[in-house]
Amino acid sequence: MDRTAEPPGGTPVGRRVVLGLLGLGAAGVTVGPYLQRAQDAVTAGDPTGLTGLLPGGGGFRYYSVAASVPDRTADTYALTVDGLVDRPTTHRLADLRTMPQRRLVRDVQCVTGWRVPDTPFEGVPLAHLLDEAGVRPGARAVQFTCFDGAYTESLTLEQARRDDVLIALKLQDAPITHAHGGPVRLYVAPMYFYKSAKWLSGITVTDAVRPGYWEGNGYDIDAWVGRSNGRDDAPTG
Ligand SMILES: Nc1nc2c(c(=O)[nH]1)N[C@H]1C(S)=C(S)[C@@H](COP(=O)(O)O)O[C@H]1N2
Ligand SMILES: [Mo]
Repeated sequence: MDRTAEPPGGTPVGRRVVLGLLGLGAAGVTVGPYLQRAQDAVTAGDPTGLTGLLPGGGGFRYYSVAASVPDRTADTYALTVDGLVDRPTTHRLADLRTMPQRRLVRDVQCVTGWRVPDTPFEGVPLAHLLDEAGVRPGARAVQFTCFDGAYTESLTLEQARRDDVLIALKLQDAPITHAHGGPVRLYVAPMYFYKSAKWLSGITVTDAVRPGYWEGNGYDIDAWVGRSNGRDDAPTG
């Protein structure tokens, strides 16, 4: 496939439709996130999530749609790859660490507006895991599940094979913390940050896209930064 292909242009939709989607999306965001960590508990009454700044996070905000999320360590973490593959596999954290790693430095961009510039992520290209598992003919998409028991995400197979989509083990050159979705999260560099599922536990190859958690609340499935979610006219920054 052509990994240099440009993302498709924004779907032409009328202004009223765009505003409607944004309104629906904003409502989803305000009721969705819960602040889990003790140090953030004082802000838990704030439904905007805007005061959920992570300590030392350089501008990151903490998001979780689950009220609590278990810890997973090198001893207890597992990532399953299944669905339309020849070799369903379970990877431990140690396995993932021995695989080829790629480091990317891009801006993190949440669809609600906040942004963290020049953020290093590092991990195993998703394409590597897909190739190891052997994607079967007829496969069209990938579904991601999380050990928070609630969040899901999706990509087309073509998107999933891009070289800027990682199974991330490091953020800012350190192991990903629990608050940021560690020990392993998805990192979809060219898309809004909701695509980057935290606490990743499952990769299922499917015959069609299964819309993810926020996508059921009006957000775009193809979430290209600056070219989706009614923001096609907005500056990418
Ligand atoms: N499992 C899970 N992944 C998730 C989310 C979530 O609520 N649960 N929120 C998404 C959204 S909207 C954003 S902006 C980022 C936030 O990542 P952070 O908490 O590391 O800043 O995670 C994304 N991945
Ligand atoms: Mo977000």
